[in-house]
Amino acid sequence: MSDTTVSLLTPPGTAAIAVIEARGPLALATARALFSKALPESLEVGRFWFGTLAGDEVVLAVTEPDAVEVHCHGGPQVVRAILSSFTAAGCTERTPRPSDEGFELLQHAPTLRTANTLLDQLNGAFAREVQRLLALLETNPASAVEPLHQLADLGHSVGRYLMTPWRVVIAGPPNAGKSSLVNALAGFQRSVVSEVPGTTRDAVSVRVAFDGWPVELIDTAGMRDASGLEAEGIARARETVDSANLVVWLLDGTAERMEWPRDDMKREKLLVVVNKSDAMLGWGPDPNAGDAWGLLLISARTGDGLAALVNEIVKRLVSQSPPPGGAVPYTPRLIELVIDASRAAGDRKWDDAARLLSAALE
Ligand SMILES: Nc1nc2c(ncn2[C@@H]2O[C@H](COP(=O)(O)OP(=O)(O)OP(=O)(O)O)[C@@H](O)[C@H]2O)c(=O)[nH]1
Ligand SMILES: [Mg+2]
Repeated sequence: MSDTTVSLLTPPGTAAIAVIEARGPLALATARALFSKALPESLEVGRFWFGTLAGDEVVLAVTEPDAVEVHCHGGPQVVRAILSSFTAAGCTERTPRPSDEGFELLQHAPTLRTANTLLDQLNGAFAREVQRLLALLETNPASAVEPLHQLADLGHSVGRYLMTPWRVVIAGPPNAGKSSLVNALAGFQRSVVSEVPGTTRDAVSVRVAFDGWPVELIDTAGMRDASGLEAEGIARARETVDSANLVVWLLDGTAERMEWPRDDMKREKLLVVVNKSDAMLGWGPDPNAGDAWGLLLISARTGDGLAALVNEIVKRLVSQSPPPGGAVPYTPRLIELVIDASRAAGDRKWDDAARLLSAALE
């Protein structure tokens, strides 16, 4: 293998331009041989030239005494042709971390907060924690159980959602203001709002960031007995509820009768909220008496109580969040390995736990 490497510095995929770097003892000589124009004998750092290389119009720049950059067009074929011309001339191709799953994930992170959390892991937070746990398993295995359990919890509660948003379903009786609430939370008009109960027939979803965490808000058809077209929407709403991480059950504060969620709805997944606090009649909790009933009072119309609602949703979804720079298992494979290792350690199967954790470092 040659000590001179060639690598793609820009992200893989189609782009307007790409940057390829050759680095090592033969980098400058190879670039000189491949470039269409005759270059001066001494190649100063900071100089660049326009010309062609492997058939593409490029800018060739000397960036260090032993490194050059080729700024070329960004189509994958062009990039491949240039990389190949360097490897044919004896350079070794080494695009940084091309197979690193985390690097891939980072490019698609839905929010800044998830990107930061992933970046911490790419900077070694996860690997360092796993190494620390492996050392504990050697020296004092019982002391590894608790931190291993915590790491597994973080995978379960946060790691899983670094790419896939939490699903929050807004459900409740017709006309409670579900679509208005989704619109208010999303900050724009996404769902059809109307005074006619039964307006929303299908689940409509919108992606938002709550406290930096990715959340998919799903508006559903009002739930009550109905027939025909509307019943179809209601059936779908039930399915959507079943797959949710959290269900915000919205009540209409101005209605005569409260339509409470069905008893079979899982309580830990349920957040009951009363809407239209701006227009409440005599019903139920006095808006001035706060949450005497333990219910959140909001107004999708005026925005009252929405900040508190968002706080509560985040609290319920993200049961624990990693400290800055903290370790999080960040891919499905790593999450599974850590959960299995945690289980093995719980059963005092130290060797199994160590084997599973070691696999997470590969
Ligand atoms: N006063 C008041 N009216 C509201 C509030 N939120 C929604 N509404 C009104 O309530 C009516 C129903 O709102 P929607 O958002 O369509 O209700 P929904 O729950 O989506 O209704 P369906 O899709 O039919 O089940 C509309 O006239 C809204 O303007 C609120 O906070 N205060
Ligand atoms: Mg609606």
